[in-house]
Amino acid sequence: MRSSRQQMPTANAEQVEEIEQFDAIIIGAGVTGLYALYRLRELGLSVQAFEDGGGVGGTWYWNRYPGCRFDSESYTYGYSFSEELLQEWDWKELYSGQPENERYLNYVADKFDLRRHIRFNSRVVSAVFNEDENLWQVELEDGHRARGQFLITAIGILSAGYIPNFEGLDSFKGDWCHTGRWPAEGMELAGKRAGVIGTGATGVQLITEIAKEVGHLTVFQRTANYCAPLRNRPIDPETQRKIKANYPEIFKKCNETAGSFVHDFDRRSAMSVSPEERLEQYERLWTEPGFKKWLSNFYDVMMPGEANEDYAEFVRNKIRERVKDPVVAEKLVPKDHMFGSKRLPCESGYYEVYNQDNVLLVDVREAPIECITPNGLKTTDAEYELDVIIFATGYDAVTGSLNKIDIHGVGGQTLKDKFAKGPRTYMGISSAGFPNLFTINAASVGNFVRACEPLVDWVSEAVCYVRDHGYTRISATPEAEAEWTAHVSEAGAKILRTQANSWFVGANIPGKARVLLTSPDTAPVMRAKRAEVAANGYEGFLLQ
Ligand code: N01
Repeated sequence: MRSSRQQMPTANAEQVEEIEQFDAIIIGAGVTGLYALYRLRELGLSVQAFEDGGGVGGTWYWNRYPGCRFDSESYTYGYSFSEELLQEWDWKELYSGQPENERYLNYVADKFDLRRHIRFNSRVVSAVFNEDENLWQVELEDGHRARGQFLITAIGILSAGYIPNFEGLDSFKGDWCHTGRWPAEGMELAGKRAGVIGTGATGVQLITEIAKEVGHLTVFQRTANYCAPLRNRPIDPETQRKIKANYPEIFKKCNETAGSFVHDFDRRSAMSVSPEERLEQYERLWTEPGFKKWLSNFYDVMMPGEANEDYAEFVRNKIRERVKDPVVAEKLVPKDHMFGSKRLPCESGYYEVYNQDNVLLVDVREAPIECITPNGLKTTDAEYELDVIIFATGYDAVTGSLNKIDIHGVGGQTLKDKFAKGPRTYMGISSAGFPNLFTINAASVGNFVRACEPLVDWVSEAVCYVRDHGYTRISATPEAEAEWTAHVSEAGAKILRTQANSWFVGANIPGKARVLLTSPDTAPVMRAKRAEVAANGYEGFLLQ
């Protein structure tokens, strides 16, 4: 199908602006956007993607900070839609780093000739639904406009970077940046006095790497994290051969697990076996790479309760063993949240960093940050002189990136207002009063590509259903949306992810409503639910 151009009168009656019109507009050319573009184009739709960055990759384009890499096994992260792609691409490491991940996504864009449908350096600032024509009109920062029947926000869960509102940042004489906007040319760190604020998964990766080159490093930690060894290694040719021969089984396994990872829980309760057997399993898994120690453990380790605390204490002791100074070690031991209530940061020598003479750990819960000064950072206790400040302070998750776009639905209502107390959607995908808008960034968690592929497939099929059945609009019914929102709240209250103050529930952003921002259900449950909805003629959706 071809795109078309419409002549639209502008404020100046003399001028006529041509606005290109597409079947679908996708915002974002990261992992999800690229696949949505490929899939919809293959289905015969005219598609245009707008991407804020200068290249493809989304998360893997922006997060160029040292140490950035997968925590999912590389070979479980790639797209599964093309056998040829699977066989052509060699993942070089078990947990591949950002440069390689970005190269992979560029390879995909080139192989499937996706680039010609993407306009780069194009930030979408607004999207307005035209009720008479059933079209979304998007406007970019540079004034460019485009129209599309369907609008897909593939803008990521964690893409709106959060920098706390510290007084004095403008006065700082050194360099600073947020990890999610790490300059492509890098930061000058060698020999410098660097300060890092934040010790989440990003901070843990970054700190471990830059500690190797900075002159002095001060880490400002508010909450200690449970971190586990990543145990990354190169993929040897024999393993590569086995991986390529086993992709169907690998993806089948991923599809069966809660978070679409290749690891599955031990069906036994930790408390049902002897203390010796329990410890043997903990120790054995600890020597394994990646999330195995988290997601292949006794099932009740991932539930609030005795087993969770038992394993948490095991991990705390692992931290204590690695840090020489017991006072510093105790600061690094998490005591205020349950193991697994945040995504487990995987590390490659993080704790040993604190044994270096040139590294200082500052507990900013004991002495909060007061302000940034021209020469560094001041807590209630002391001033720290710094040449560089790095904000590893996370993201305004899910709704943050949506709120950056002024989205107006039926009757002019804005999505920002509607989501002020948390997302109100059906299955994370669609919101009543916002026809033909698919907020797919609000619907996938876990092993990202495994989760986003089936989601994009579902959305693409829904789009075809609307068109093939002579409808012009699809959106959640208010009833289905209310029921889903209540379900997220009720079922969410019982799971580990809502128990800590993290981005999962918006608790990391001052003033943000505390609501689970993603689905409380497992990936297989969500896929089954979506399939049932489609099989029942898109039950819970209003088709017009
Ligand atoms: O962000 P975070 P992240 N004063 O929100 C601190 C994924 N990821 O970018 O915990 C002082 O987890 C904050 O402190 P506290 C992964 O899903 C994946 O690290 O709020 N400190 C915390 O320490 C992850 O969950 C990979 O008390 C302040 C840190 O900043 C998600 O991204 C790698 C502060 C923010 O941690 C987000 O991780 C990296 C303040 N005012 C990330 N405000 C992979 O391996 C915030 N902090 C694939």
